[in-house]
This record gives sequence, C-alpha cells and structure tokens, in this order.
Amino acid sequence: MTDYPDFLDSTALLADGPALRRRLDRDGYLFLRGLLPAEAIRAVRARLLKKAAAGGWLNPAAPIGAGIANQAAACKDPEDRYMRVFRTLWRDEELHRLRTLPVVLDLFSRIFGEPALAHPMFVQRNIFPQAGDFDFTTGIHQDRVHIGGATSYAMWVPIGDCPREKGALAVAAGSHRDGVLDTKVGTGAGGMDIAVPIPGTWVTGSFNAGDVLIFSDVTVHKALPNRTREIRMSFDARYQPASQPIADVNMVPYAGCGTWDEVYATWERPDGQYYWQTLALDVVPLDRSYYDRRDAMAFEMAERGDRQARDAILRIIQRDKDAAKRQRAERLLERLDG
Ligand SMILES: O=C(O)CCC(=O)C(=O)O
Repeated sequence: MTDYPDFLDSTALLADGPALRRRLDRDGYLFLRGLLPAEAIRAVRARLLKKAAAGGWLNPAAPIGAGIANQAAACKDPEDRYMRVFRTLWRDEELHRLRTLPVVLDLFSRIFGEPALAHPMFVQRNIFPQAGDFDFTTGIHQDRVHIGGATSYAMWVPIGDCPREKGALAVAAGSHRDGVLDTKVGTGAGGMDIAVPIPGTWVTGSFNAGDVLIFSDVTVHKALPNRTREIRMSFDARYQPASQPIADVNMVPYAGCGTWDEVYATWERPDGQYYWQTLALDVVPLDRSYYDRRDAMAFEMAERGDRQARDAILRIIQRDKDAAKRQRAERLLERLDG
C-alpha cells in the first residue's frame, strides 16, 4: 500500500478551471499542493490538539504540539467516548472557516463554471495509531451513497503534515467511471464495504500542511493505516454547484454534535455562521435505499452473531430515526459484545 504510485500533481493547473475539470473528469481526483495557507492549518491543528489533550487523547508525557496519542484512550467514531471529545473538536470555529475560505470556493467555482456551495455538514477525523487490538483505518468506499443529491466533490485535508505512514488517503484513479458499485455490510464508511473488484489504479502520496486532495463522490478511496505514534487529524468537506440539488443530510451538523444553534453558541465570532441561509437551495431527501439494504443485511448477520455487522449496528443506534429499529440494534449489539 505504501508503495502505490504518487498522485498526479495538478497544482500547475490551479488557475485554469476547464483544465482542472477535464483532469477531474478523466482521473476522478485532483491533488493540489499548497492550496490552503499552511499557517492557517497549523493554527487549527494547535486548537484541536489542545482540545484532544483536554479530553485525554494525548500522551501526557509528550508536548501537546507533537500530537502523540495516548493509546490507552484509543477510540473511534461513533463510540460514546470518541463522541464526548470529538464534538468539541468538530465545533471548532476556525476549523469550520477553513473549508469556506475564498481560495477554496473560488477554486470549485472555476471547476464548476458557476458558484460553488460548500455543504454545511463536513467530517473531521481523528485516527489513532493502528495497534494490535485497535484499527480505525477507513476502508474502501465511495461517498455517493452517504452524501446523495447531485454529484459532489470531496476536499480531503490533513490538519498538519501527513506522510503516507500517518494514514494518508489513497484513491483508485479512474474508478469513478464505473458509477456506484455494489456494497455489503462491513467495517468501511457507514458500516459498508464495496462488494465487487475495485476498478482503477491506486495512487496516494505524502501531504504537507496546506495540500489537498479533491475527488468525486463515485471515486473509490480509502485511508492507509496510521503507523506513527501520532493521532492523524484531517477534515473532509464537500462541494457542488449551488444550483444543483443537495440532500437534507448535508444541511445538519455532524451526528452527535447538536444543532447549529448549539454549535455556534461555542463560537466567539459570528462570521461564517448560517452562510447557506441566504442561498436558494434545492434541498432533497437522501436516497436511503442503500442504507435500508445495509440495515436488513446487518440485522440478519448480527442475529447469526457475525461481528462484521457491529459497525452498521452502531450506526443504526446512533443515527436511525426509527425507535423500534434502534432498540433492536441495541439488543443485538449487547449480544455481539456479550
Ligand atoms: O480520512 C479518512 O480516513 C477517510 C476520508 C474519507 O473517506 C472521505 O473523505 O470520504
């Protein structure tokens, strides 16, 4: 995995929207060096590390700035002990502002040839080092089933330098041409894995603070394992032409982080809050058929005691609106963990 070829560097095309668009359509991704100011990334890193340290995630014997994990606290989304600390990081106002910097919105507007919308919802990730009994490496997946709406593009940004061995992202170049692939229950994003051979060619690379990776919602991707002693911090935000439909799930804060009012109550400055409310957006329901299929499979597997279903079961408990389904999932989780 760490010997995958390097990303094709598209930084030289930065000013040329149509050329970026052609490359994105051809390869399914763009790797851009230094798009974001490294200083702004480092400042957010310092803020998040302070919160991570306060939550007990960092080794107290090392300087906070080194970001060395307290492996005894290793945890992952959506576990309670992860969420308790994570929500303080996700709510960080300077983190939110990074994804709507003019340099980012201008880039996507150039690529789309029309004004770009940054989805209000985005993900911030904290990946503890891989250890014998702990692994939080993001599995192989596509985003479309989780994001819905019109075609959207992710921007993946490590919060700090991220060499390959710290768990950089890898994409299967060209895989977007096969559209949405079949899924099965697994330990990948949203408790799903891809069920068919992966098309395309895996590429990856080492990131410096400020470098970004952009990819389409049908480009297959995964993370490399974090083999360092540090927590790998990153965020992934999504963008689309503002005139296109956006699914309702992208309009709310990350699950478990409260309402927008609760998020913004922790901010010191109002700029950047509710920026989407002045836009005439076409908000549509998420196509939930992929989740419905996942849930039916996960229940059936969990009834048989198959622990592969655990992540999907956890997600039902954390996110499903149907109380009866949540209760069934809780009973099954107890049995799986029993
Ligand atoms: O950061 C990761 O580990 C996974 C990122 C990802 O899957 C995404 O950006 O869609």
